[in-house]
Amino acid sequence: MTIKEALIQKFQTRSARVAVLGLGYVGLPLAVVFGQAGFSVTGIDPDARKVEKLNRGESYIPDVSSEEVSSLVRSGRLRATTDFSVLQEMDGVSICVPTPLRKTGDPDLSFILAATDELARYMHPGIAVVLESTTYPGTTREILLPRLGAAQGLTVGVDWFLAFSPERVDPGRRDWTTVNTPKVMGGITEACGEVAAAWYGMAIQTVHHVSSAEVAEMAKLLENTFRMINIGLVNELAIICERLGIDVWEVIDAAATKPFGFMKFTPGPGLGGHCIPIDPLYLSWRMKTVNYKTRFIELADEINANMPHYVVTRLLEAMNDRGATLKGSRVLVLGAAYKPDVDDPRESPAFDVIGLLQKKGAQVSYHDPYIPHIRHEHDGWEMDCVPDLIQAVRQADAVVIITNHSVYDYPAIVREAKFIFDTRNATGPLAKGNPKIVRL
Ligand code: SAJ
Repeated sequence: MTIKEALIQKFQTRSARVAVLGLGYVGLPLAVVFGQAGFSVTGIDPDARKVEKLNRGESYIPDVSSEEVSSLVRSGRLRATTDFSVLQEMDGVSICVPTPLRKTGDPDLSFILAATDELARYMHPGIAVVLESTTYPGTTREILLPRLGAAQGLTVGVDWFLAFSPERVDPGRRDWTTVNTPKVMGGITEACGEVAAAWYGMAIQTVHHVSSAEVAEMAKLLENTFRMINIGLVNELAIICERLGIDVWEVIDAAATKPFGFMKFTPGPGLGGHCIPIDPLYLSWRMKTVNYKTRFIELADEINANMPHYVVTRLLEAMNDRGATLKGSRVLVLGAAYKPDVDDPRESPAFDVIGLLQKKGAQVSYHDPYIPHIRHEHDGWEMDCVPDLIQAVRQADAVVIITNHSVYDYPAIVREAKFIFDTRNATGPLAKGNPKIVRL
């Protein structure tokens, strides 16, 4: 029996010991899914607090319940550690570490490199390695393969197996989860893909096996670049419609009645989150290294990045139309999260809008039911969520809706506000014919 056959058999009999490196919003749900599928799972994370919580049977990720964690910990199927040396006993390891952008806008592969260098110390024959972190095409082959394969002179596709499988976790989503969302899997070699697909296929309902790691890496970038560019399109459409005096929200709703060949996106104050504004820039960065300008991505990025400025300009104009000035006025920003009904403020356009309003001399406060405090990493300012929403709405000269959380009582906000600038059409029908509401 070859090493490949023996490893596939271990995965298919669920006797394989697997590890998940990086226990965040991707890694922890994956570790739980492997445990629930019957594998013995070791979660590895340098953050001792996460490790201690998990070993106490507590979850720190909203999409994973503490009951799920404690049940797996009690049954011995899941344990967590900060000790990377456990990797020497593992048959499979999934790497789920962050891939942010540097301040320069270039990819930050430091987390992937750190994880890879740790794993390289414990490489052995008969291990399957799957990278899940979103990155540019070629990362698995160019970065992981040489660092891991060089260890102990192992031959990839024979002694050990390396693949890429993009994460498709959408925090907060209940309908599509780690188990039932189809998973793309592409190996460095055909054998790598087979072994990794055999492993993941024991825990995830649908594994779509593609011919290479590069196809899998690129598929993920297509998914999120598609979103970023279409959001850029509707953001520009909002600017165009405003110039033409046409209601962009009505236009989009009308177009969305087309049952085929159209997908609805809506304009907003900018692009937030740790995926959509970032992933496409990994592709444009990679293409720069081969002297190719990804014009669509760069244009969409430019339009999306300008939306906070556009929002503040429109607010200035709207207040001017009311004989008011932004300077010295009290502006309440509603919603700091990067999208509705989540507690994640990463890359949220709210930060850009607040910074711009402050530069215009406005007295800015914010409310977000999920985020009690915000701090601007770069500019250093910070503020607490206002304690009383309705009182803050009443006192504000202008309310700017940045994130349209479902929990907001929009009729009450409209009733109590002097003036509302609604960047999300959160007020919807309440805005029709209402002089105190202006929409993007
Ligand atoms: N946004 C708009 N208009 C839209 C859609 C989004 O302005 O029509 C803004 C949001 O407000 C947010 C940003 O874009 O600031 C990103 O929103 P998103 O809906 O794309 O949500 P994300 O960033 O959580 O994207 C994730 C992605 N999931 C993964 O990468 C695994 C994405 O692929 C999913 O399609 C998306 O969730 C989803 O559908 O919810």
